Amino acid sequence: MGDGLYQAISKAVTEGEEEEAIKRVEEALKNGLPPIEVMQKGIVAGISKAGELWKANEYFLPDVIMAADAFKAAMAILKPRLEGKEGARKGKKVVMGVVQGDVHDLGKSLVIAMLTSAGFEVIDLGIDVPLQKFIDTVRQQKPDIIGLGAYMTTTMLEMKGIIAELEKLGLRQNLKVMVGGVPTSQEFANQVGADAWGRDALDAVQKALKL
Ligand code: B12
Repeated sequence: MGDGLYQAISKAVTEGEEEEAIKRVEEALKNGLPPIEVMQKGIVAGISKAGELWKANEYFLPDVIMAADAFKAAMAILKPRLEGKEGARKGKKVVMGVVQGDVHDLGKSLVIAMLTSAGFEVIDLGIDVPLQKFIDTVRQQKPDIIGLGAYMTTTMLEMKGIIAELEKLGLRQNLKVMVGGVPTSQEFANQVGADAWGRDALDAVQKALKL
């Protein structure tokens, strides 16, 4: 039963069918399917498929925007079920943001949902965040971890500048830096001087717990 529902959720997200996506997520939760599986096998699978279709020139930008909207609508239903389960890391603060020039926000939102569910306090700076905003927030909020997201090869190098600036200003001693997003990798994280790289939202939580 689970697999059929996951497929239905995935298809609804890919096709940008918001209402259908919401209905199916509600059904899955009512049937007791694990929220994390609903997220990975349904919602994330659906947007990934939309990405593939885009790459294959079968989807155009408006199709991807519709899929992204369905993704957000489905996540909104799921989010309360992911949050606040453990509370094991209460008091650990994470600042998350997408670097300047980049407006992709789905990946970051997933990571935030998962970190929150693992008990981290997360401050969301949003998308297209200028370097100075990261610096100011680190100064004011004194987080334990800063998470940077970049989803394009054209914006990923912003991370290098942010980390260098944190070093320069002496803000790096008690701060761990985590990076993620499609074009990034462990190798890239090493290159820019980050402490960790997250492949996906689950990995991000594992790495954050380690840090
Ligand atoms: C959806 C999407 C859009 C949507 C975004 C909607 C939204 N609200 O976010 C829209 C349609 C608006 C869009 C616009 C554009 N996009 Co776009 N988009 C995508 C697409 C299909 C999926 C991205 C996504 O949301 N994935 C789902 C999420 C859940 O996965 P994720 O982002 O990988 O995140 C996971 C991990 O990376 C990790 N993670 C993410 N963040 C972080 C952060 C930390 C700290 C950690 C530890 C982990 C972590 O965990 C997440 C969850 O598992 C990708 C294709 C792809 N393969 O990614 C292209 C893609 C990223 N886009 C691309 C492009 C080119 C664009 C545009 C320039 C197109 C245009 N011509 O206008 C614009 C750019 C606008 C801008 N300035 O940012 C290219 C980038 C190519 C490149 N240069 O690298 C891609 C790769 C598509 C392609 N193959 O060409 N896009």
